[in-house]
Amino acid sequence: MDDNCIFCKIVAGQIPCHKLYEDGRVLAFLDVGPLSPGHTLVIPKHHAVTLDDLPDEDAAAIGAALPKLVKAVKSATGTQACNVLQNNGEIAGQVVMHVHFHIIPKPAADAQADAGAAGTGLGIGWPAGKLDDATAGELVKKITVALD
Ligand code: DGP
Repeated sequence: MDDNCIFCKIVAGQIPCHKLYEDGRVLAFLDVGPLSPGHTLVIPKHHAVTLDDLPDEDAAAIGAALPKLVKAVKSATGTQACNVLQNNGEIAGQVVMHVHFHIIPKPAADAQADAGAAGTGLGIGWPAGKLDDATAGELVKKITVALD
């Protein structure tokens, strides 16, 4: 536990939350600033700042919990779609420095009064480039070496 971490305090019961699910390694609760109704946070109980710092056992537990939470959140909110988002690092939009996955229900287009307005789910900018073979080859080499 990190004494300065708000999510560790939630895990410890020192700060209240609207709890949805708990097991030995994972806690899920409603986000206080929902992008849409049912916006859920899924966190490891173990304190790690970013995903690459998370021990395998905690990562596996999160991986097992996510599909059932996605299913339950979609069912309960009557949505057909959702975004699962995980921000790593401040520059990537991480505000709370304890690993967490967002489950953000995406209401159907006809249910969105005004896309981008509060409650309409995640708005995504997707500034796609085009992958060329030379760059791909370099990246595959570097990343596969980094995986060893
Ligand atoms: P991120 O930008 O990925 O670090 O998102 C952090 C999220 O955590 C943000 O959507 C708001 C939510 N949040 C922050 N503090 C609290 C809290 O005390 N309780 C709950 N339930 N959610 C919180």
